[in-house]
Amino acid sequence: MSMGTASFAVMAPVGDAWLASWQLLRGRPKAAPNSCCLRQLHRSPGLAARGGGDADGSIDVLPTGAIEGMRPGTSGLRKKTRVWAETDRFTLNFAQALAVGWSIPCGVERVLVCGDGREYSEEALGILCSVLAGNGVKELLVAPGPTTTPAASAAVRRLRLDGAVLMTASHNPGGIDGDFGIKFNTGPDGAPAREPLTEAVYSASLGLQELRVKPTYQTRTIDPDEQYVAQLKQCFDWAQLRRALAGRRVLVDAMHGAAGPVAKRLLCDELGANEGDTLYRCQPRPDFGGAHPDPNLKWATDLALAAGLDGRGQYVQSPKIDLGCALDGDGDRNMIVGAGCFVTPSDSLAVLASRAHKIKWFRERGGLKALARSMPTSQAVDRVAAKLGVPCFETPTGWKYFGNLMDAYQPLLCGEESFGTGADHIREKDGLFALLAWLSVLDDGEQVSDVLKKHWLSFGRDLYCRFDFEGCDSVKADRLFAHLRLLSDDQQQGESYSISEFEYRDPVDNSVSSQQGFVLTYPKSNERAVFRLSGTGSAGATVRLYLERYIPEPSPADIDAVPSIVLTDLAVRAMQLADFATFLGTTVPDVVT
Ligand code: VG1
Ligand code: CO
Repeated sequence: MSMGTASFAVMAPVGDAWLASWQLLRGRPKAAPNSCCLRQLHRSPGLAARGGGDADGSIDVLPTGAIEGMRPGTSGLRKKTRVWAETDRFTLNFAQALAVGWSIPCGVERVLVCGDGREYSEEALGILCSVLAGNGVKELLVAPGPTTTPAASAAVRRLRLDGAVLMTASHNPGGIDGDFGIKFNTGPDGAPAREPLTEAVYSASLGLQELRVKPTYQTRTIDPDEQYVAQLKQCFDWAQLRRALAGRRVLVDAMHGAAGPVAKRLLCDELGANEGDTLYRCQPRPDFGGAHPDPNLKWATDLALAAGLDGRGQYVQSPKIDLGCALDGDGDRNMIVGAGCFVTPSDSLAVLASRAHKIKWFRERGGLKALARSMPTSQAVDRVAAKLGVPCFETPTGWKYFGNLMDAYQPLLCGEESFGTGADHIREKDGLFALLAWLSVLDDGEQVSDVLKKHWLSFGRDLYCRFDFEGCDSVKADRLFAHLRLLSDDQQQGESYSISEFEYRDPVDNSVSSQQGFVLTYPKSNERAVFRLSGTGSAGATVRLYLERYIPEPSPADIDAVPSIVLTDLAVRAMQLADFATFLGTTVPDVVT
């Protein structure tokens, strides 16, 4: 299984006419909010529509052939922008596969099409709208500008839409040499598509023979941010937030992604923060200013430095802010830093869980009903769940697995180690929700570092970090996982470790997701290492190694420890057991978070 491989091949012959039409399409003017005309595209010489057409003749049915490589990964389909833009019919085919897999003629009538504003979005918007309209979508809703994934989820839920198509590759870099992607969410829940739907889209992509394209279609502009802000007003006490903001130096780094404008609307227009002091990289740019819009210590270095930290989270200078938050390209991830301290996403989840009574959304609905985390996320939140006496679910990686739990256990707080935090107010992770949650749980004058220390002293500390090995050869990475499978099958009694492959049975619908990574545990030393293959890459394979050690009663040295440094010995043991040196040819990670 190597979902990150950028392999695609045209499986059926195509006519030259597509190339000509493609060129025309690339020069198409920006999609207007009212009427977008693509008729000229389909009237280009040499391009013959094959039969069909709707009653008034406005739908063209055009021949196509399958294109490989369209299986969505952890969250949507991500490819190099050039693949979408330059492979003959790639975006058209994927749009058609989406329509077929989603069974759009059967009740998917109102769909929001929006995205984080990355390069190629305008072209993709035109293609998606014309194909969705050609397949029976009756009302196409578009946003006035770049839109975050959480705002799209809020809009689908509040307006009871039938779904959303999001043009984003999330935290992946953008630009013509970066990545483009498409995620899709169901309605009226606003949740990321679950596996049966993504698989249906994939198999549709392999059987495609025709495209149904409506060259002229109508769109209506709605403002998803308005729905999102209204949703957040139900979650938080605005007066409490105003007070918390007034007494602190807060900095938001939107990394030139979609969250900038709505961060301004929330923090400055609604809550009175000063724009100049609070907003950093808050103007969306199609290439994210050339930066990698992934909120971690490696890529949000300016924010880290403002908090006094270097790329490993070590203290290097006196902090200029009390609370900082970086957000990814589509605004669903968050990195929280305090003055002189970095909060791992796993700790962030645990702290918010332990202080959930300070957050209106949880307090006014009778307190947390359950907690949930993805499997590689540290077990810090489990300890809070045990204390609160609520269940804590362990799901596979990917937000789509939280949806059923959110419907069954309300209110629910959940998170992933990959800088994802959220609740059942929407069905996506929500970067700005995390920031407002942190503002809500801090007492007057309390620093983030004090909160962490208090938390660790009462619950123990889960030292945690993640190593990423990027750009690995997919075949070699697959061999490494085959080796881990052998190890898990051949375990001997009495070994100091145990290794098992993670499988999840959804407690609500009983669906089973298997092959979700390997868990290596050393019970005597309270240690755990997890091995996974990434499903969001656009080239080669990325191997992730997650490391964790629980210290029940941390000493002052444990409180000050930098996890990526003190977990080195565990990393070495895990890499030796899995034989990284042989299979990957390296034991040096590209990114440590
Ligand atoms: C990564 C993260 C996962 C997250 C996913 C989508 O997936 O590990 O926790 O849900 O990205 O996040 P993977 O398969 O590469 O490990 V986003 O903000 O890029 O939609
Ligand atoms: Co994202």
